[in-house]
Amino acid sequence: MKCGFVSIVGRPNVGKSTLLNSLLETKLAITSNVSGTTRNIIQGIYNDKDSQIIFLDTPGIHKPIHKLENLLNKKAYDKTDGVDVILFMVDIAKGFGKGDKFILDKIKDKDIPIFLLLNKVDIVKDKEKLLKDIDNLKDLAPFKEIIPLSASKKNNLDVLLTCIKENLDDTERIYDEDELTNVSTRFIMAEFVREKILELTKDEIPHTVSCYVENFKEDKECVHIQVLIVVERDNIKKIIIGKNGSLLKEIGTKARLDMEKFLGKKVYLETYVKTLKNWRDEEKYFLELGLKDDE
Ligand SMILES: Nc1nc2c(ncn2[C@@H]2O[C@H](COP(=O)(O)OP(=O)(O)OP(=O)(O)O)[C@@H](O)[C@H]2O)c(=O)[nH]1
Ligand SMILES: [Mg+2]
Repeated sequence: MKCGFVSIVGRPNVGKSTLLNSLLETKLAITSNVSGTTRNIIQGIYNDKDSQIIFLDTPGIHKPIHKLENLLNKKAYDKTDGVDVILFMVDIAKGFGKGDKFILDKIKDKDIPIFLLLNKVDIVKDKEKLLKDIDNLKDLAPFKEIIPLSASKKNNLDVLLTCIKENLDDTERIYDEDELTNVSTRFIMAEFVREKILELTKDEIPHTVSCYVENFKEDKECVHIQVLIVVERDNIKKIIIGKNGSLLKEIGTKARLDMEKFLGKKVYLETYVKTLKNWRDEEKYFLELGLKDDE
């Protein structure tokens, strides 16, 4: 049985969480077209008849301008140690940029096989340029593999899995076959709400929103979930609530559908918004967010 740990790293928005979800065929990590969606390390366990691969989705790495971002970067870098393979993902539709180079320089001398994943090939029109890009990129580091793929369209994921397995040891399964992740169901439920906020408010609000499940009660037929949305300023609270509560209602409806799909049960969801000024600078919130390392 081929078993091991595989880290997915790269700049924000390149498609790391989308890849995790596609590989696991479950929506485990939230995704959005805004940078900095993922804030925690999310472990997803892939099982098939001859392998168990533990994928680690990480926050996108970029030049930090805030304490929060520094912590996110650190989390991502830490997860490039002690793994069997590093998947270094770039958005090849955008092209390989300075930010990608910055990350590559930090990981390339580790004694771990690095796969360069060229994501979003489904929207690359100029296939000849793609071949040229591959030719230019192959000398940047001793990549074990260079794999063009589409995480959202699930193109070439079988090739990726085969190449990963070639780099794993033969061992017993590390986790039970029915285990899916390290994060709690409560965390995933809160993330579904945060995803809808990112999706529905677009660039209107920055990433100063956090969601917590305050109540989670399950009975035979249904699940009652209460989610608290914490924001920094009253004007953000207003945006999220929307006219006569319309946006908050839409956020709730969409999040509920994801929750029901994940839990396989009817969900009664209640959401409410609270303003807490400067919460990002407060230690306790970092702790609550799980952004601080547990030394
Ligand atoms: N066209 C296309 N879009 C993709 C593909 N993979 C991901 N996306 C889109 O790219 C955006 C970012 O995807 P995410 O998976 O959230 O990216 P991420 O790397 O996890 O981002 P952070 O968590 O911010 O670091 C989303 O809008 C996805 O739908 C792909 O293969 N093709
Ligand atoms: Mg992500």
